[in-house]
Amino acid sequence: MTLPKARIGGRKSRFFQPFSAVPELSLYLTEQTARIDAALERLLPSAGTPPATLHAAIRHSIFAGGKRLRPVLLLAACEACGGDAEQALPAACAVECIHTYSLIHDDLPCMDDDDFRRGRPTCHKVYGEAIAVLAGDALQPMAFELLLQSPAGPGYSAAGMVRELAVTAGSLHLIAGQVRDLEGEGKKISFDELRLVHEGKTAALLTASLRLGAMVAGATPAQLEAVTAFGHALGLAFQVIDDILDVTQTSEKLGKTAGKDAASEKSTYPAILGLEASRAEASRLTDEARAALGHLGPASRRLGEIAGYLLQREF
Ligand code: GRG
Repeated sequence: MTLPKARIGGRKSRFFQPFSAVPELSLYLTEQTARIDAALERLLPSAGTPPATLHAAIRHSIFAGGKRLRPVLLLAACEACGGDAEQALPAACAVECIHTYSLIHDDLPCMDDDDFRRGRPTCHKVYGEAIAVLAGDALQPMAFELLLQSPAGPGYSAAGMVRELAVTAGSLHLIAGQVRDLEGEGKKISFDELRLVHEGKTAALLTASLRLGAMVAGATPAQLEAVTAFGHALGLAFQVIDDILDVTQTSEKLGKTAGKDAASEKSTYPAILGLEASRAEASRLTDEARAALGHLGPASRRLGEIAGYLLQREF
């Protein structure tokens, strides 16, 4: 894949292609991603911090132009539950660190073996495999260090928040999803098995991000339950859309190699259901996510708008 030079060198988070349906949402998302980028810039070790290669590799991947979806959701959930998003910023950076580590490791030759991610060469392509493994390793404890800089709201504890992220990133969720995905390559897996892959790889971290935002806000049990249901449905919708985009979009647009799922004989929603039924499923899951917000009231408007936006995204 040859990517345009501007994209390869680009550092700006690119979540937010203009979204004419809700221009005010575009502005909100642009502001939130800039806020998260600034917090990451402030909270992560500088590129020159020894060992400089390691920190440069971490920054190469963190500032490669990801959409910042998980931290944006964390901040929006905090606000939806009546909290102060400023206090949730370190937690938002923490979930982005876990997400970025998972991408760095997923791109390694022993896993998905990808040369491009977020529109630039993958970490191991620039820094070599050993440093890429170590950059991913370092991002994990860094995430917990950052998480501890966000206060737990009334009714919650720092230990509970650490547990939330640890369980999500561990062998029962994120890594379970990756193992199921690897073991499913070249095989026909059932719809239910595919859902388990998506719950682990995608929905778990999206849901934990929302729950951590709610915890900083000191959410009521009903509010926590609402963001959890929203996250689960949104996470599945996001992955169905991701699978569709892998088939319908170019590598240039996606910033990663398109058509990878079919090439590695992965079971995906389009492969199992076809494109049209996959679009319908993404739409159904988005409706389910929005319905879960009913319990949160008007403060959750942004979360609902983001769900609608994701359904229409092109990368
Ligand atoms: C523990 C190695 C390891 C992997 C865990 C997260 C994961 C499983 C693998 C990464 C690859 C992948 C396709 C995961 C599914 C979730 C997903 C669609 C990730 C991409 O998220 P975006 O689109 O990425 O939010 P950006 O780059 O915009 O942040």
